[in-house]
Amino acid sequence: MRLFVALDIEEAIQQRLSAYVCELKPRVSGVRFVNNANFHVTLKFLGEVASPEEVTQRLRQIEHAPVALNFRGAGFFPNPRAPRIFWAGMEAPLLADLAKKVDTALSGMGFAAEKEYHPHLTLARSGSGRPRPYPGERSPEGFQQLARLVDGSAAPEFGTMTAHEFYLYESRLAPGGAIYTKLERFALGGTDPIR
Ligand code: 2AM
Repeated sequence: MRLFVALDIEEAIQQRLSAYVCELKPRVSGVRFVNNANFHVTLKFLGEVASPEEVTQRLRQIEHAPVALNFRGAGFFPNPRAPRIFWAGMEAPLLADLAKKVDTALSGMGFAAEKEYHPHLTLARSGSGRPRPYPGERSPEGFQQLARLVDGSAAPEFGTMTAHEFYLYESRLAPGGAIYTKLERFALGGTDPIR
């Protein structure tokens, strides 16, 4: 099965993100926006996994404090001149640390180690949807329009939350967009989030 590790978003933030997307949607064409129900913050993408049990067992060993997140700003990967992924940004100093622990817990299982963690929440994708383009894959006109709109407006504020858990998700590819299912929950310990 195709797996990834991610944080879930609180309802209030999900609603603000979806209101922001709803304002942009009618003003651009040909952009594949992510279904609201699919909003998440990826910690690590695993791809096809033969032994999900071992992944679960290893992720259970992780000890980490709850993670405070302040969702603000929006931008593009790889950059606003050749945009392919449209994302909402976040300030979350502890998130890279948690992503590193996930990476370390799963090391030796054959997953590519993350070179650098860029925390983001994907709002829209173009083309293959892969973080890196296929050779020759171009940024579509709709995405260029979107980049002009976003660059010309104030950074949006989506609110703050504290993540007390993270999840192992399954992603099933479907014609109408990927279907994500939570397989396992992992608690983030301690009483107070470290900011
Ligand atoms: P994203 O976080 O930038 O949206 C499930 O597919 C999640 O894993 C997506 O949220 C996606 O990126 C992330 N991901 C990272 N690398 C990926 C890859 N090579 N293929 C598909 N998804 C990937």
